[in-house]
Amino acid sequence: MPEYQNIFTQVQVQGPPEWGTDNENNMMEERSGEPFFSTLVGLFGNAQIGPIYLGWTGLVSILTGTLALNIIGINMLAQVGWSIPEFLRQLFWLALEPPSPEYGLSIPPLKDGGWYIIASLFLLVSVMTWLLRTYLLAQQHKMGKHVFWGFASAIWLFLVLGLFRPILMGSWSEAVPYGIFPHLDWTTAFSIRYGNLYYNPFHCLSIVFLYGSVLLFAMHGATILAVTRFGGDRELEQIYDRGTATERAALFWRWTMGFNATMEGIHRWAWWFAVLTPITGGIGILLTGTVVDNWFIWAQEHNFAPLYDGAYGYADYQSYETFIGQEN
Ligand code: 07D
Repeated sequence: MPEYQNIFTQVQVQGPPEWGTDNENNMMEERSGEPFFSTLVGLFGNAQIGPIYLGWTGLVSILTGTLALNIIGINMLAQVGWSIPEFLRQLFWLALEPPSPEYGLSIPPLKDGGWYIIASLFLLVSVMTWLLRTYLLAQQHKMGKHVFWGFASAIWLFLVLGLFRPILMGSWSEAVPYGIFPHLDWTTAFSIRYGNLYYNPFHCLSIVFLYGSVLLFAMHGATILAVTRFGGDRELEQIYDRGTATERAALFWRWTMGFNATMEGIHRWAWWFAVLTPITGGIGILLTGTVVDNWFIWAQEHNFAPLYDGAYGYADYQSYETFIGQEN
């Protein structure tokens, strides 16, 4: 008998395509697309593709999202003189930039950021209708709303970056440009402008939860794969009727590090770590430039960044006020 292996291999169950359950009100009859199977896709997830339940939220979301993407793409294409080869060559460097600062929160001419505002409006509608879709679909399936709240936490950061903070700062120019490298340039410029984001404690927290999520996911995935031979991958059964798989997994961690999560609780750990990443991040971005102008000096004032005294070749200063020659 060969040893049961499950690091790379996955059992692919194929039978008649599954259409999913209908609820008693037949509210989900709008499923579209003929289901089919793909062995390749089955390596990564369920081998069955489709059907899809579009609904009005899905339809609006896809339409507005496509419009946003096209407005961004066509603006980029115009910038390279409508040349497809140049568009492809320079794609990673091209941008649709927000309006410049002199426009404040007014609506600028189309070529001066107006297209950016229009694309952002469509993107906003697209993201919000997709959020609503996660709520309505969960409701129709009589599920909890955990995915909805999880996605909402990511949208909180998205809205802080592109809507709430620009409004508080009084200018759409504060928003993030659309483009691969340009949005990365914006990120690093933002960090430098406000005195190094590493000293923003909410950026620190966000990284803790981001890396923490990765660690928890790796630990949980590894643990479950390690006990599937005892039925551990049937997690729900193991929650309400703890079996030898749960016992082994729990003992493994308790003997290794003195503490173990529970079969149910580990999923709460994972969910909270995930949602706290953008929640804390959004707080950090909202404070930047509105409440705190320089995170390095803020850190010096709160005694966790060094106060240079000239020994390292830096100008002598203890705080921003003395640095620029003013008294408090
Ligand atoms: C971005 C928001 C949700 C997105 C949604 C989707 C579309 C569809 C479609 C166009 C991910 C919207 C829809 C996009 C598009 C069409 C049609 C979620 C997002 C709803 N940092 N940093 C974080 C690290 C540095 C900076 C978070 C590490 C430097 C800024 C995270 C390092 C500088 C911001 C994080 C590091 C800097 C961040 C993001 C290391 C300069 C943020 C969390 C090792 C580079 C953001 C508080 C997340 C934030 C953020 C990690 C370094 C700048 C924890 C590991 C010092 C300006 N950084 N960072 O989940 O929240 O994002 O900051 O060096 O704004 Mg950072």
